[in-house]
Amino acid sequence: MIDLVTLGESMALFTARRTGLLRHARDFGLSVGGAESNLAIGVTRLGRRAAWIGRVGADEFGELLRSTLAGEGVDVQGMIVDPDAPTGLMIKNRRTSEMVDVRYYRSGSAGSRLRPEDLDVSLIRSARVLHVTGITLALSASAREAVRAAVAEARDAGVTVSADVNYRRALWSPEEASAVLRETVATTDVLFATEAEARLIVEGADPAALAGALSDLGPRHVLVKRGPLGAVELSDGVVRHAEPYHVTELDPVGAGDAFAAGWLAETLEGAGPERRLATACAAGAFAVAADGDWESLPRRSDLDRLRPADAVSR
Ligand code: KDG
Repeated sequence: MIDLVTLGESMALFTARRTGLLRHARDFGLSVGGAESNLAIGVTRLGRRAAWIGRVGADEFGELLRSTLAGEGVDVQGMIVDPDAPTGLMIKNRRTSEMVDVRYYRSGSAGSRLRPEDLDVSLIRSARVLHVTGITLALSASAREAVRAAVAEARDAGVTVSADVNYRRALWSPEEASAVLRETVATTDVLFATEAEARLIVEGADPAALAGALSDLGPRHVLVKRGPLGAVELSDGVVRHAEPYHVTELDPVGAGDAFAAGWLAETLEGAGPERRLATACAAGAFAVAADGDWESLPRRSDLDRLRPADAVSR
């Protein structure tokens, strides 16, 4: 039984080993990245069954994606090999030790050709949670339709729908995103957004007000992620503030996926609101504390090893 199904694009990820201009990088590490597959790995590491649906090219990078996700225990039955387009690429480098840059080579990629016919409908309908992101909504018209179709199936079957705004300015303008995201939020039970992403959709003076305005559009649970400041959750009319954990940030990419994975895994476990929020923050902290979009995602045994940030500064 699969607990959570997600769909989107995952890419081969080249990371420059040397800090500075990319043209001088010389050596690269090779891994994979993709918000939805990061989340599926995060949920799996925390003990729940997750499946990823998406297209990859008939190439070595597609094989890398399959073996990496399967190796992490993610169900890849819904992975489709597209003979006519390559797996997308993502390049990451440090411009300075504190500044991480990301570039995509994904236009026309296999992943962006995802379409509604690709969906394993019975897999979606039998899961407990469907998780989608704004990235897939922005990839192409057919990928957007695939997200809409998946959400419609999930809602029809009573499956909880979770969405992460995950705004990527390289993929669409704030204006286009705003209209599409507003419509998505209205069909979502759980919503994850940073403050800036929330402001693409609603207005609000602070995170609690933003969460309130988002929840007025439909979601029962709204999570506003605040990075090193923690998070605010509005669930069933109750606002909760989560304190951050103390870590040294090395690579912020993937922190939001980790946060959502932590929250959803605990919800699937039946944990209470304090625990699910604490695990979300802990997973985000582990993600930023090491290089890689998902490699540092925690196992259950890691969760109690972090100290709250205020305990360190006291
Ligand atoms: O959230 C992390 C993602 O940004 C990364 O893994 C790649 O999916 C990705 C994207 O589109 O940025």
